[in-house]
Amino acid sequence: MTALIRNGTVVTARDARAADVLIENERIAEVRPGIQAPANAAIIDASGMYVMPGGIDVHTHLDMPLGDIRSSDDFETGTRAAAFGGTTCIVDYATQARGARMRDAFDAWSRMAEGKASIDYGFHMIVTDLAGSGLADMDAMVREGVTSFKLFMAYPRSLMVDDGAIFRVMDRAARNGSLVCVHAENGPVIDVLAERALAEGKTAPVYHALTRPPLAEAEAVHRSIAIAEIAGAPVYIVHVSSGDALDEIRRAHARGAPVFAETCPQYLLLSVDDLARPGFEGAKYVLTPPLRANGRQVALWAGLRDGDLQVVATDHCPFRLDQKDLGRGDFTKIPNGGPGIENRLQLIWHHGVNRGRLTINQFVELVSTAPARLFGLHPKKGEIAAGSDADIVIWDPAAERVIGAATHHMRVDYSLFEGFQVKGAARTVLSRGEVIVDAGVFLGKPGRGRYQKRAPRR
Ligand code: DUC
Ligand code: ZN
Ligand code: ZN
Repeated sequence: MTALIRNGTVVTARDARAADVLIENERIAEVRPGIQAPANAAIIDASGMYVMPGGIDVHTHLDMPLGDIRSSDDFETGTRAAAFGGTTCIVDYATQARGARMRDAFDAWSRMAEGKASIDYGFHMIVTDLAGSGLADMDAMVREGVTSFKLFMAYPRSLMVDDGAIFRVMDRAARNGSLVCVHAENGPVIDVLAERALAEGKTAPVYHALTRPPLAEAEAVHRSIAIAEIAGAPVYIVHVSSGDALDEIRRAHARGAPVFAETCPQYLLLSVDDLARPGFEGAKYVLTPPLRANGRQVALWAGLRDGDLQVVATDHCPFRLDQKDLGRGDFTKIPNGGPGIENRLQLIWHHGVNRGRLTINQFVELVSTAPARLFGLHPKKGEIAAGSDADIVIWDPAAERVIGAATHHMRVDYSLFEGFQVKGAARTVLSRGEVIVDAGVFLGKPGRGRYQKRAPRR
């Protein structure tokens, strides 16, 4: 298929210019003003629009098993919702079960995605168990294109690994060119605080935040960075939620440590006040790390502006309200996570670009190019240049939307951003040159998304 996107403003992480984009055989063939349309080309008019690399969401949990339940979007509904929002590639977290091989998790997650995903996807591997062949499994995963691993410093009863395991994984990553992602919260301390709260009859959703203080995050961020420095490995801190954690990252940058970090729209735009909503409504906002004090989000915006935070991802991990109900009367039993895969670009555009906090180039960098680079997808993804995959979002800066569960495409019966008004939205979305969303209509097919073998660091 040949297509020509005409009359738009092409925006990359570096520049913005009036140019046409010629697409041939799923890739971008040429970018320059005044391209003559080949005879067989479909013409897409982008007058008044920005033409940007499709969004890359490197933190999702689709169809994720959690005890007896699963996150409510699978790879079909989740990737379709992502496409509506202008995201054309995701990297989802597969989880090694304790006592099992990483290959088993890779196969299981591949089966979950195949036949369902309508945009391209890759996997990170959550390492829960190094007994047996864990370190060799890491090398095998890198050969499969799984070039990043996640370690939990929280959840001692299910996912947490100790500092020795963190060091060994980072040491291996330094050798095999992978990147270690860390969920940085001091799990053992949090568990004591949560037990104590429950014993005192403090069972409401807001205690999720009150038992996970910012210092529990900042301490773990500091510790993970120190361990990475000893191992000589880069580290990527997922879902940074607080200024305290960011301060640790900033200090690491000041001494030249290769530390990368992500935040998410919920930490930039919501607060513990949402978690404290009356009745059980706060359960919608139970995600981890928790939402922080109102007014403190400004620190994270500054981190994005200054480059101490490199990525905005979603941590999309939706649970329906009936699933959230499992934690009525005990906040520790509320499934952790919320929806967001569809709204990331709109929210960051509106509250970042429209409000003068980010340039359009920083926007592209944060939602697409930097995640592509860090996770071995660039320049195939995250770029508008000859040779790159034609994963493109044609963005209408004048489109006004009100975000809400009644109109979103995620399979979940609430929105974290209900009633938020935003200006700027994806009009047309192309995945490898194929129009998969146009003017609010989904044109993609489940199963057309392809697994992305990601490159290790060179
Ligand atoms: N961490 C995540 O990254 N996602 C969901 C819950 C959690 O603790
Ligand atoms: Zn996490
Ligand atoms: Zn997550």
